[in-house]
Amino acid sequence: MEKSEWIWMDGEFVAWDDAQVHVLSHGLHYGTGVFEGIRCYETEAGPAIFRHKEHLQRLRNSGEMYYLPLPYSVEEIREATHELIRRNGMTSCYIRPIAFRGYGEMGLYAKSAPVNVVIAVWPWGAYLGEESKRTGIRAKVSSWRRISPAGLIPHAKASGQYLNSILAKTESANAGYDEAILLDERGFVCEGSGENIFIVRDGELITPPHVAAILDGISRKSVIQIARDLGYTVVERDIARSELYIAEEVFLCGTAAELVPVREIDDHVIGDPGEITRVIQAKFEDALHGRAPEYAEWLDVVEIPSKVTT
Ligand code: PPE
Repeated sequence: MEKSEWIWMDGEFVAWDDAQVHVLSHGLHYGTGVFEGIRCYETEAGPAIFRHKEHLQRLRNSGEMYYLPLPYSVEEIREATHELIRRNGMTSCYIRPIAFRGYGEMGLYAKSAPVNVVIAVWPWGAYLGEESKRTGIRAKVSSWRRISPAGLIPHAKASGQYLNSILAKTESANAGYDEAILLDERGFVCEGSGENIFIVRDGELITPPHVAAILDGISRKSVIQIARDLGYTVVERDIARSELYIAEEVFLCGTAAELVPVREIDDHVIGDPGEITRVIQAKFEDALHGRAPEYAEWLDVVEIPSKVTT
């Protein structure tokens, strides 16, 4: 990975190579952490963080769900992130805040172990490849089912839960595919290993409802709004596996991946990115990069003090 200079750790700015934790940190052993993936884009108004407060609110909510009370407010984490981007001199970057149970007590009920908060920023290119955003990817339905709400909390973005995504991603990559699509325990379509999914049938967009066993993605929510504003119908309902194979269009969306068309699933050809995918992708990209005035409120602009010239 590409380094930046500074990492924010519990209120201090620490040099990248010195940002270390103890090997007996609770989160390392039990996966007790919650995190976010956020992107900052270079825009005409300066570096701008996409839907920053919503991501930080989700971080707080994930923490609440797993009994990890964040020792900082959303506003404190927001301001720390702005300062971190300024100090690192970044114009665009990926932002990874994480809150985890740290060092001090082992065992499952380790209330005295502190909750540490770290924010890192670094340059991270298109998750599934820049080319894939134009041409589309090949996906495989995973033999691993998405975690069930019967045992974990699909709506939380929690560290330990990503073992499920890693099993699915590894299986699909080892089989030569770009991405995995996970079904829920009933056999309905959930999402990619790190992205939400949309299909197009009869010209309508369909995506699993936000109460499904999915991460209720912020890109997903943005895509739904963009699609409706463009006049498309968006239906939130269960999707059968077989619908993937006969859909007119399929795409995935997430912070790291952005919006990526799917051209093939389980060796069924869906084809080149279709018109609806391309129209929504273009508007979504405009919104991310600050080129869509109607979505300007989604951007949290980082103030960069202008250099004093004499
Ligand atoms: N589902 C999952 C399981 C998921 O991890 C993500 C984000 C999404 C849906 C899309 O959510 P949103 O980013 O709010 O639109 N995945 C993050 C982590 C990826 C990683 O490998 O790390 C991301 O995209 O940043």
